[in-house]
Amino acid sequence: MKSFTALALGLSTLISQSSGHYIFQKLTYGGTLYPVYQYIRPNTNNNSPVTDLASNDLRCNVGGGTGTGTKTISVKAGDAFSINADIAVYHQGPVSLYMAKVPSGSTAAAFDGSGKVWFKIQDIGPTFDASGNAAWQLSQTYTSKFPAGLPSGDYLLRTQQLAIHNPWPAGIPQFYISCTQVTVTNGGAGTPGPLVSIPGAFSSSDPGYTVNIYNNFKNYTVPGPTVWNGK
Ligand SMILES: *[C@@H]1O[C@H](CO)[C@@H](O)[C@H](O)[C@H]1NC(C)=O
Ligand SMILES: [Cu+2]
Repeated sequence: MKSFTALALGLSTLISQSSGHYIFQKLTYGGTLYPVYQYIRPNTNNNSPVTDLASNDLRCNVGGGTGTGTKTISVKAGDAFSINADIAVYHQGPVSLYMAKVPSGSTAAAFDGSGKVWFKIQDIGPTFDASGNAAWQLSQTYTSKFPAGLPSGDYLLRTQQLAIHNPWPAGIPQFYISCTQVTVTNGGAGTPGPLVSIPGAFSSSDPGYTVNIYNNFKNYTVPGPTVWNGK
């Protein structure tokens, strides 16, 4: 009976962990909260994270390689938007927003995010109080804006939360990802960058990937490229 109880406990832990994660699945733009997966590509791994740093699934999650069944929303450079998850993010770690310009001749729905095309528009890392205690912004909704300098055209907007609650190397950081399809209008004349490839932008030697947040955690560098100034 003892082993049965242990097995049952183990199973229920597994089930509650795998049913509990958050999925970024709704866009708010222009004051409207749009339905689940109207403009965000659905994923097929339920609420499981991507953990393989070499996988193409790091771009737009498992099942999000293209978005032929997903609509593309027209937005204006400089406007605000929010990305909403089904439940609030609860594993500690940073949130980053990336965009990729769709190559000419393709569309946001057809583009697979390959190539050195990704740039970062925002990082939401921890804050440290006077005694050095970290606070993470764990929310159900993250608000940002399309940079005013973004040239017009089709883009993928990629939301990423990197969960680092199980410190490396005993644990593996987890990527929770979704891609939104947008057509930017009223664009600017900026040059987004630095540009990176995904996979490729993250390494198992990044301090923001390997750090133990429970041990002498005093500063944090969000993985990936520096944030584009947006101009
Ligand atoms: C904290 O800062 C030090 C010194 O700049 C740096 O070497 C280290 O990688 C940083 N740690 C993290 C987790 O970003
Ligand atoms: Cu978890």
